[in-house]
Amino acid sequence: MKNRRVLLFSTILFYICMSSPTFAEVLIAAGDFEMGSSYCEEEQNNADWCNDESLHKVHVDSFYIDKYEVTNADYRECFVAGVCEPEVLHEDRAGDFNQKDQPVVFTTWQEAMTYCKWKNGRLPTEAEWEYVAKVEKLGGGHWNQLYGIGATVAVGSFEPNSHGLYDMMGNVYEWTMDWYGPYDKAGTQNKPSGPAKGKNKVVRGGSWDALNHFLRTSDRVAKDPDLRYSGVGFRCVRPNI
Ligand SMILES: [Ca+2]
Repeated sequence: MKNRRVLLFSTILFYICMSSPTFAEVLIAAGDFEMGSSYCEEEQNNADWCNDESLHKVHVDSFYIDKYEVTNADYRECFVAGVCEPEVLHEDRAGDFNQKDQPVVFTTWQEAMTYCKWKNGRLPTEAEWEYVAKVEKLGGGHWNQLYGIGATVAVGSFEPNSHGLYDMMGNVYEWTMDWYGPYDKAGTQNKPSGPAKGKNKVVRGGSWDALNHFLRTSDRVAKDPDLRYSGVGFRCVRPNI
């Protein structure tokens, strides 16, 4: 009888865990890696758009990261809880971006941070984001769609990367913690978090309307944190403490 009760309790707990978005996360081990890329020097003759990716060594601590980009359904939960602002709809083509399984877009950087704090986390640093993206199997992606016609797709529509993370490449760019600026390359950077201040925040990973050369794990794009973009969403991280 006791065993049966334990089994029942375990089964219920399993389903609660599986159905809770909080558990759709992956534990990442601490480690060192080479951040940046020599792509510009080698392939693009020092083109302006990619000469900010100087190679340098970085250490990051262990952390948890969301498996998926935050969806409209996830964001709505935060709104219903009275924490997040109402959804902001696309001015012209609302229907194309507002399915529950599509990544939430049109959130400002601060709104993204508010959501992550509500989930006991924060946005990833640029280093954390690149560390989990730069793996052997990059995973599938959604990109290169025409701006006037294309849109996001449901999160998790393609193969995940080596960590089991979906849509690190494409679908939506993802807000990071860091202000945009040149990398500090001296020695091994320990848990770098970017410049102390700046004008724009960095987004990573390319979006549904990005061209091929923006779908690179080292590519950096600067976006105004106060603006809303149809190609920018986010995912959250939580410290492993
Ligand atoms: Ca993405």
